[in-house]
Amino acid sequence: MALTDSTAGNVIRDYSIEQLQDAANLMRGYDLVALCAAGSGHAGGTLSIMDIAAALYLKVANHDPKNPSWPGRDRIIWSTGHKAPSLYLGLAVAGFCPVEDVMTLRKLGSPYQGHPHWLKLPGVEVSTGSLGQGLSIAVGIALAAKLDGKPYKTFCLMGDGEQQEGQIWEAAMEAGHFHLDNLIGIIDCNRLQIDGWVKDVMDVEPLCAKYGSFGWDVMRIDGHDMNQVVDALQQAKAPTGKPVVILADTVKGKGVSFMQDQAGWHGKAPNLEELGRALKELGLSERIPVQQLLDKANCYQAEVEHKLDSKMPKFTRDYWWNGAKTMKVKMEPTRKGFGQSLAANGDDERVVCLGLDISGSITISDFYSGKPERKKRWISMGIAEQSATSAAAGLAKEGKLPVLGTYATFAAARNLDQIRTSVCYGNFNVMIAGAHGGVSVGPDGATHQALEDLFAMQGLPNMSVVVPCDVEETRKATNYLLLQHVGPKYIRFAREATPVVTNEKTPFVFGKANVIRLRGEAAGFSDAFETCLAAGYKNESEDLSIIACGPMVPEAMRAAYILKREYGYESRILNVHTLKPLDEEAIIRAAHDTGVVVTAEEHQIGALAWRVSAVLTESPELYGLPIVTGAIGVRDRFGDSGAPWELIKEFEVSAEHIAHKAAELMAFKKKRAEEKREEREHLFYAGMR
Ligand SMILES: Cc1ncc(C[n+]2csc(CCOP(=O)(O)OP(=O)(O)O)c2C)c(N)n1
Repeated sequence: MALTDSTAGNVIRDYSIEQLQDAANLMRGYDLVALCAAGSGHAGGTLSIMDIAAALYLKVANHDPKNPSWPGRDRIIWSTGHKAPSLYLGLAVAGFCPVEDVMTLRKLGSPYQGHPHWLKLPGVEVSTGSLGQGLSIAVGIALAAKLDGKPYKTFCLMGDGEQQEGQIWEAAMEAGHFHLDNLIGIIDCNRLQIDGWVKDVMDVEPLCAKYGSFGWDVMRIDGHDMNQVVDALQQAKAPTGKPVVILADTVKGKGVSFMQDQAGWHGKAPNLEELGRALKELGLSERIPVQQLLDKANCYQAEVEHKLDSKMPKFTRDYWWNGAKTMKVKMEPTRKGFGQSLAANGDDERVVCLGLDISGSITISDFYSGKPERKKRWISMGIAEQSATSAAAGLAKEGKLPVLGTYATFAAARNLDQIRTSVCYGNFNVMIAGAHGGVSVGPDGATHQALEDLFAMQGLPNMSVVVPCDVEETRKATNYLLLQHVGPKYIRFAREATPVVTNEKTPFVFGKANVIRLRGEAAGFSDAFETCLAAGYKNESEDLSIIACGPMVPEAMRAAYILKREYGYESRILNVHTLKPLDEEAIIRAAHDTGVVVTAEEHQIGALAWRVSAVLTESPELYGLPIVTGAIGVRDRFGDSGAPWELIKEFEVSAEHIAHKAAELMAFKKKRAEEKREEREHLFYAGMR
């Protein structure tokens, strides 16, 4: 069967091989238009897997576009979640949704998230994006089918780099052990991953022998020969007592000469000019209505912007970054400070950096770039966060200074037990970099936006946690943690270009907060502020305190500017770059001196807010004092795709939100003071009577 009407039980359409080839080609074209409209995404892998996607969705899988949750359907699991556009186009061309809608890819609120989310789009079976998990989900689904005596098949699409994840092999063992002959794995063997050739990053071959020894039937095919693809998939559906894996040899970037076999096109979208060239090579210039599709995307985007705008707190003027002639700020990606420090300090022979296949983007590659003599201390571990974490503990035990880093969610959550037991329990000198922290990661969406990592890292005994506020502070913090601090340490920084608000002279003392005060208006944003160590700060009886960490520090500074201009309020900003150990003294003094405390974090509310609350409630110096508090941060939600600054607005973690909250608390403080005054007057006159 194939595309089915589940009610009548008949096939709706049976594609011929030629029609499938044509559909795959068209899907490649639509994919590139969607990526171009999104301005980001994964061109290479979506193109390599497209023939397989077309064969599966249009011919081999039993499913019903009119009834996506038909219980009899075959299940298709995209473990290789970053290739979501191929999944979306498979669904669209099969008739589950309009092709034009896919053009909202990676935009805020779109069902076509950067990585698939089954709760947003009918036809998507499960939510993925963290590599290596899909095969285990597929094992669960296949087991359920066996338990219920259901005939449907479960397909699981994976990448070859993804085979480096240990969880894949746990699932492979389970499928073999349980003789899951209703499970079909398909590996898009395009031989490339982010950091280069799979064989160089961490060789996974011989996959044939490996899966065979785990009790699977194995087929190896040309993943671009539609006859072979369809034959293999259909053959794999026949039960043999074993799970089946199809190793599909493909070319990353297939069909577009300048993308083919190029690692640089892994996570990149074509611009308009490149799109034009690509469509020409695919023979689609006349067949795809590019402008109409881009208009659709732009229209959706305009709506997003309008909605966001109407939700923002309003003031007498616009205070957004670099929106006026004064208070201009330079923006630079925070992550660069990490690389700069590794480049500067990497000559220390004890330093070893562990690669997790995202090296350029998080700047850990600066450790060895242009320095071949350091290459032997660059240890590429592949996409294997858990093993790499324990290996780092082993390296530290023998006196090395290991540094590992990846997206914060994979650096601090995927491997949490390894951090807890191998690193922290043993108190080893391992530095973990949680890059791309917070919602500002942008269009990759929820699976790539670490919003919980700081809970876990702070909760671990022996662990130190630093969340620097800009590129310069990231450089200083890395310098300190790498060479001076001994013990488990976690540094978390953002991906996006964020305002540079510190300079070489700004103090940075591990475990000690800085006080930042607005001193007027200036041409350059950071020149309008004065910063000193909190310990040396003399109380200026400010109206309120804003306690912030990471990229929320610049937002807190901008909020202080808004509060001064709009209400005349003076704010004491505390930059608590070190979350653990926390500068409790500075927090107590700020609360004591101002009586109003707003915390700001680009994280689920609590990593900072709850720690500050604990200080406020447990400190005898503050017992009985009327202190009002408010928290800015993500409120118990998963992230979303969208542009970084849109997400800052959507998740209500902008300066405007901080200022709005602070103004509310100030109104409350004033009202209470007024009530107290009236109460005193009342008592006074009652006494006179
Ligand atoms: C657990 C986890 N670690 C890291 C990443 C970041 N990441 C996204 S794609 C990718 C490379 C995947 O390589 P491969 O499976 O070969 O896919 P392809 O090259 O075909 O795109 C990495 C490391 C991730 N999504 N999940």
